[in-house]
Amino acid sequence: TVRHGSYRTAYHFQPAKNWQNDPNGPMYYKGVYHLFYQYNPHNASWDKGNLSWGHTVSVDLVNWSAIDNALDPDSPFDSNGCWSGSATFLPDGTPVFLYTGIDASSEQVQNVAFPKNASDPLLREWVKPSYNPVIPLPGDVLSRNFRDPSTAWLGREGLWRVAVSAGFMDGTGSTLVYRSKDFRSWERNAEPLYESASAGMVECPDLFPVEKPGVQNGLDLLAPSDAAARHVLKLSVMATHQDYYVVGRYDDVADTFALAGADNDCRTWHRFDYGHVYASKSFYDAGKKRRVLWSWANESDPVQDYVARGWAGVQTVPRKIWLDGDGKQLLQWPIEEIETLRKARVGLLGAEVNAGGMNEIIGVAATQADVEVVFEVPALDGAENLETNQLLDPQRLCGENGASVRGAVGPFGLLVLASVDLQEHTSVFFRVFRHTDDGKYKVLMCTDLRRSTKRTDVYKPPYGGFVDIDIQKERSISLRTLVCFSSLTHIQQIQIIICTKNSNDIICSCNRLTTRW
Ligand code: DQQ
Repeated sequence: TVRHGSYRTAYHFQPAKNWQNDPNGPMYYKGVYHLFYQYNPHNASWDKGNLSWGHTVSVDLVNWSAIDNALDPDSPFDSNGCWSGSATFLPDGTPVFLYTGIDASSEQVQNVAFPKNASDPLLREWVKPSYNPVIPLPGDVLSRNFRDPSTAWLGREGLWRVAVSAGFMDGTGSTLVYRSKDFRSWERNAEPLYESASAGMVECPDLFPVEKPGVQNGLDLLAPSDAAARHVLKLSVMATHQDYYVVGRYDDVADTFALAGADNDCRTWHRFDYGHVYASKSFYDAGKKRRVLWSWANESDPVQDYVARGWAGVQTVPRKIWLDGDGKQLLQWPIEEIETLRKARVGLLGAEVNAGGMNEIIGVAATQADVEVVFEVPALDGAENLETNQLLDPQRLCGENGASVRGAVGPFGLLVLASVDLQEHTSVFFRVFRHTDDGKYKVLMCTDLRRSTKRTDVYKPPYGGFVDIDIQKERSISLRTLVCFSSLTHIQQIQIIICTKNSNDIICSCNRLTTRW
């Protein structure tokens, strides 16, 4: 493959120019990774959503080559846009797409498309049968709220199932299940997979099985589920522009999903990311027997800025995901292939940082850096008190206690992409508290974007969460940070993906920010 050559792509997939948003139909086929994505071939904005499916291929999920669009809005059943969807492998190994078309009367419908030549590993051409749509708009669903078919899966009796997002007149958001024997005529199950009046319209459903707690291998959706099987349901909530997931049990006869005690409002579920990252989609990588997650990170500068710049949107670094030992949440880590991008190594060994002190890591001249740091925390004496109500709002805690606010144990962390005078920088840091209720230590992790730029017209909040580390026992915290930036007319686009990894937990947070250099 040809390395996609400019600064811009660095760790992330980006097309050569123009607008991209959701990842669509990712798959591994005949030794090639395919990523399709919501793409506007005409300019760098979403416009009226008259989108195509862009297409790119790779053998390592790191270096990408462009292929012609897989789908363009050129048929009566998608003439106003080919929106998000997924790929499924039929029993003979042929991939098929289910995707949303915005039809000639601007209604949302579900369509299928097949490869023109399934023996082509690059799957260059796709054919949309004229019998589309295969799932027309149901009478009780709003015409603007019926979309994003998931990867389909086979039930024990041989019927296909697919999950589709639907929004009703009263504001209720639903994830419907359709069944089919031939991938062509689909019938709706009376019971939805998920429904909530409070969360409102949810998009881009992803349902997949996970291995036993702590096992890193992924599972394909088609594996028959036994009583002990656990599944993950991920939904993207339009109102918050955030993704949420829960580990529960999918009943493959009733086609319902039991939440295993979680609140029905999906906005209370777990998150993959703390940052503006959305519309994630996972796929099973049969090559490496793992489940890989893609997500879209959007711009936050004004639309006229990115139209002038000529591009908008990146895909986050692909991450492997698997079930944590506690069986309740997912762990994630950037795919190992990312490490092949490591070149010159610079280091700072055994540096001591005293209160208020800073050490510069000299020699990071590249446009991207993969930073690994281990912080040893010799003493926890005097850690500040944390009340129970403060535990509930870590983001606020990060906002009130920025990197320059001294604490007893912390803040300690990294300043990344700092200007020489430090007027602009992004801080990634930890702070240790002692919970007044039970005397246990709690580790707060923050990514503070507030000083990332002097610009006022971009989105730059402090993000935060508590990390599940027994700091009293471990006395150290390791942090991996992928810093990636590109320069174009004095604008820096920066993607930071930060993961901490201890014996108990891995937490990642992706943040997208815009700054001036
Ligand atoms: N983006 C697509 C929709 C989806 C939304 C349109 C989520 O299919 O619901 O570009 O970002």
